[in-house]
Amino acid sequence: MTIKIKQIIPVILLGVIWGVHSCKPDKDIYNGANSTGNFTDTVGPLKTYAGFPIGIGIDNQPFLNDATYRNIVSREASVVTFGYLMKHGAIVKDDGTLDFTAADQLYNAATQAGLEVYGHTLVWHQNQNATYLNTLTSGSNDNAVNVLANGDFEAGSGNTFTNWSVYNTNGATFTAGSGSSEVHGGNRSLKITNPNDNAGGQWKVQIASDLFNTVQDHNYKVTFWIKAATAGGSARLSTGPTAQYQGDHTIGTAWTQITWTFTAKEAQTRILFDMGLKANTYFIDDVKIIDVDAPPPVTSLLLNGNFEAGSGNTFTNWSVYNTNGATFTAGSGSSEVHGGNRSLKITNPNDNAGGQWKVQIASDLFTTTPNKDYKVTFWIKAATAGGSARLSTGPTAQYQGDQTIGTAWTQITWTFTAKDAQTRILFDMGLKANTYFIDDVVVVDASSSGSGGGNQNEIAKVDDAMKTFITGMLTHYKGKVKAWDVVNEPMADGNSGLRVKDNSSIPQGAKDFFFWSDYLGRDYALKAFQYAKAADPDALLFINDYGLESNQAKLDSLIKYVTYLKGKGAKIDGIGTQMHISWNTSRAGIDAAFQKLAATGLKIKISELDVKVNPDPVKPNFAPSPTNWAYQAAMYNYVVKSYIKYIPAAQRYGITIWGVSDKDSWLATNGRFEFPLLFDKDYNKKPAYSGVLQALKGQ
Ligand SMILES: [Ca+2]
Ligand SMILES: [Ca+2]
Repeated sequence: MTIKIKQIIPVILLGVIWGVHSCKPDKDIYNGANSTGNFTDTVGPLKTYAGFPIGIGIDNQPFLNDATYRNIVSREASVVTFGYLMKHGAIVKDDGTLDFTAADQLYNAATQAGLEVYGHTLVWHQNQNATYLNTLTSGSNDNAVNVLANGDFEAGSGNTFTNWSVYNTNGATFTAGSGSSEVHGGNRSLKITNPNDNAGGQWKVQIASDLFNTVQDHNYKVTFWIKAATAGGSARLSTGPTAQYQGDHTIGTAWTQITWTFTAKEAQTRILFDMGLKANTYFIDDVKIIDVDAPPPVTSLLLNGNFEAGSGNTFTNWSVYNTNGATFTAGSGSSEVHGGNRSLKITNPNDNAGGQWKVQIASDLFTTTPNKDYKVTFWIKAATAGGSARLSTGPTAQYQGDQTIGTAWTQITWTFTAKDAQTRILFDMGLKANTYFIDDVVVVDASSSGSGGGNQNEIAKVDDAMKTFITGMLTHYKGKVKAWDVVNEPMADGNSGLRVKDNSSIPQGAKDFFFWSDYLGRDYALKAFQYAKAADPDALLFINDYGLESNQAKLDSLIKYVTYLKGKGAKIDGIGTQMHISWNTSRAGIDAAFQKLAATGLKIKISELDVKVNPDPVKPNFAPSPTNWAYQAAMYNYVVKSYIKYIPAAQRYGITIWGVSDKDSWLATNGRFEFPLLFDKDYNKKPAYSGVLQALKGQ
């Protein structure tokens, strides 16, 4: 049973698919437009009549031990997909090493039976050795950067709040909460006194944040604390300029933290509190917004690169080496500081041709590995145009070229190769007289994907673990496995875009979940495809997901993501659509999905087809009637015909049925009464078999 529990598909899918079922009695359900058809032709095998590969998903125990099961697979199909044995959890041991023993055994048995093996699946968020992966990380992303300014409402005075604008009052007042009963953190909160109920008029009492920078299509998680003076309050968040709305939240009298995740539509976004629905007095505090698709913040190797530590004209971890009449002081105020409250301000009164070093400040030594590349980034501007700056290293001196510095904040990057086990960086500012402001200096391992911010060490380890697994798999099966699901289920359900831990549900007690995107960001899939291509340039590489026939937003997100990845150079040869569907799944949705997938020009594979018949998954002792079988057969028939109709022949990479008999299905475990496959528990061909066969025969 272990294999069954681990096999094949996310548990959360059950709720998604079954959620669309009607709960009416059986008799009434079949009043729809579905045709029962006449599915009686059993003269196969399927692969003989298909102009494309027919596949079956298999599990190792029945394939190795049950000759009837094995013979059906080899008779009907030309290719198999392993339910579990090629997944990360099956291959990777707790110490991170790869063990191919079980996968090889099944591979050999399959090829001896004349079957090809499709590789499944390299980068997923489930069925992984998360025990190993979690040893690489601290498991949290608490360092994520808050992109919202003054979310704690501390800045401002009286009834004004820096970075916030009242849009609509409708008789309400916006004032500062104070005192321990009104404030969640610090000394001030946002207090909104709304005297009126406004049915449908949430927007009538509204305060908006300033615009903040967002990355289009990234998910942003907003959290805030709120309470009301009396029970029965209501609050809602929304976004601008493109309006997106959180549902109404009932607000009680105890401080409660509310979370909302939205997908950014623009390069700059604001949030708004829509407080008009219910008359009440509200207190809001500690609003935070984080980019959940961004790699966690990287920890700089350099200490005090933001120049916040120190006082007056001293900077902790920095030493002035040469002045030559220049002064080193703390910049302050928004015009002189890039981040926080202090910057490094260098006022150099003299030009010194060839004398960059004459005005010089050095960092403390930090640990480096000789011959490894390190990337320095910093922000700089000058009081007047025509400034010049240069970085250098010590103890072994290496020099960046002179950088012309203008009056706008600019980020400058320099990569150097370490020569020593400990290195310092120096700012050489002597070339041109000017006043310079320097802030937010970061030094990271240049191989880190982090754009600035977690734990650069963790990111590198997770990246390395992905590379090791993909490279190991494709190298071991080079020339044997010709196509792979490289990335599985990258999209979240609903319309949230990229899947991350924050927008995914994890069953209680599940120990095999790990979200690569939480560490490697939106480009985690890019890395996966790059590693796969490097390890086996001849392999066909697929991206695979589910629910595409029933969720247009998810389908569109996936196609957009594929376009994005290809634009960044990923070799993606095909898209797999799992198609765990039901007898009454929308046929229009199926057609639409195939049409959109075909338009990508990529190979399209139905990767895990099965068709549920039980209209009520929690109903015990459900026994399918001939009518149930007929509707199931009709749906199988429709899917195959739609695939042939809408996917051009050159793009058809085939159809894989997700199992052999109803007793083996992943859907028939854990006490569920489901019968989704082509063969019954005694391996007799069902009408569903004829439904597929007749579609292949054009009937
Ligand atoms: Ca506060
Ligand atoms: Ca600073």
